[in-house]
Amino acid sequence: MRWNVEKTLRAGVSRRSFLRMASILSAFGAVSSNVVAAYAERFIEMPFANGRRRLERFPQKRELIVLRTRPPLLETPFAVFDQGVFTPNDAFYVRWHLSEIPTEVDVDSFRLRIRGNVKQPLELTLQELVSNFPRVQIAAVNQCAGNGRGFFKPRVPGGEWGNGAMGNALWTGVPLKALLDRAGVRAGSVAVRFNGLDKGVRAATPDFMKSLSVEHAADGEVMVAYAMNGEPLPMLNGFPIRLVVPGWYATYWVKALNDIEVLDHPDDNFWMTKAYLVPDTPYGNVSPDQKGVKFVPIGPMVVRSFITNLQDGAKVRAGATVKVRGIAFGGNASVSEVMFSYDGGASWQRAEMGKDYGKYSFRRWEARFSPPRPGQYVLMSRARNSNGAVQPITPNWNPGGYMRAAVESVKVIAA
Ligand SMILES: Nc1nc2c(c(=O)[nH]1)N[C@H]1C(S)=C(S)[C@@H](COP(=O)(O)O)O[C@H]1N2
Ligand SMILES: [Mo]
Repeated sequence: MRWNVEKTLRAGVSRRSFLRMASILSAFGAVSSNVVAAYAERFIEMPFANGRRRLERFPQKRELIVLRTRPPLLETPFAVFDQGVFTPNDAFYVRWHLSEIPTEVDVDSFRLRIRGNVKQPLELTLQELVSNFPRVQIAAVNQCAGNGRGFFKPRVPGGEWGNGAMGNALWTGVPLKALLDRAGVRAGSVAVRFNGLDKGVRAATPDFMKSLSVEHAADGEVMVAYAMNGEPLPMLNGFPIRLVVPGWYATYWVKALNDIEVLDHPDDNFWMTKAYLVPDTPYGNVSPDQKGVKFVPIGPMVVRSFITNLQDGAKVRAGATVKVRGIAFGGNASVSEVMFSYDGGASWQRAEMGKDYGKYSFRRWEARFSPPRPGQYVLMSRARNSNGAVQPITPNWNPGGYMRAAVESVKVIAA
């Protein structure tokens, strides 16, 4: 047994809490449930230097790409994104910072506290959260700020993700605004801070906490989610509840959320002032030797798109029609168009858009081309969002390897 979370989960402890949660949710018509777990071992090669990674099954997960096991950093194999607009829970990537992550949660004694600069502090059971507050659903992309870091040139320290540190899910939960209104935010409040059940091994390790401005927290879109794609959240994705901050990087989507504190001062905790900072420039872009850069906490996501049905080196038939499929998301706005190129960006055609699940969701797209003669073709997609932002042709760069913004390409061979 390599480490405790696996042991605990395999022993079925959390499976019981998970099933209890499933029964609370289904009693209130919130979800249906169905869970599995098993094990194997294989490897995958990521498309950059030192890219060999183990594939492994963790509890409630299918085989994912292992970047680290304690705490787990697990990447979604890219082929999953070709299979549907929503990322299945068992394929959803996993990222934790601190080693002591929750491996079991007693669903009956669990409480969500809402405290601080409020008129009426609350301690809510999961049952109360599910049955006493409005229920909303939103399709939204959860993307790690460091997604695609492995592609940064020059390379930067940090988890060397490919592009699979993202996923799209249908989230169900309570608008955070409804909880804040029930507690009564006092005048003079400036920030709302979120904390979860995880912690460091050493007491000196700063607890993982993130904050949003009071206005953002109460915008009606930020949600405390208790279901993901119609099921309880997997333990590794924040069971039993997590914050969902549509359009913003996942660092704010605090998992295993059990404490919400309204502050009358800006949050100066480590994770807001020292970590997840980006240059205060468009796309957080700077040159590697740039001096005197001002850094600010990362915020909204940027527009991205990907080809999902063809990988580098794929063979296609010269003269025949090749179907190209992919996904796009607008960051903090909807996708307004996707352009496709098969000649390395020399010419572009408009892709056909798939069903719209809302502005924060993945959106599928499709295009066709006929390679006129044998040889290599560089395929690219380029999305625009409703704010008018377009994926930059030249990739951005910053020392944290955050908010990758670039037209991605796939090289195929026609024969
Ligand atoms: N409690 C807690 N929540 C957390 C984190 C964490 O370390 N602890 N990491 C954040 C970061 S940086 C990311 S990228 C997302 C990952 O979400 P996922 O594991 O569900 O994919 O969780 C966020 N929420
Ligand atoms: Mo992240």
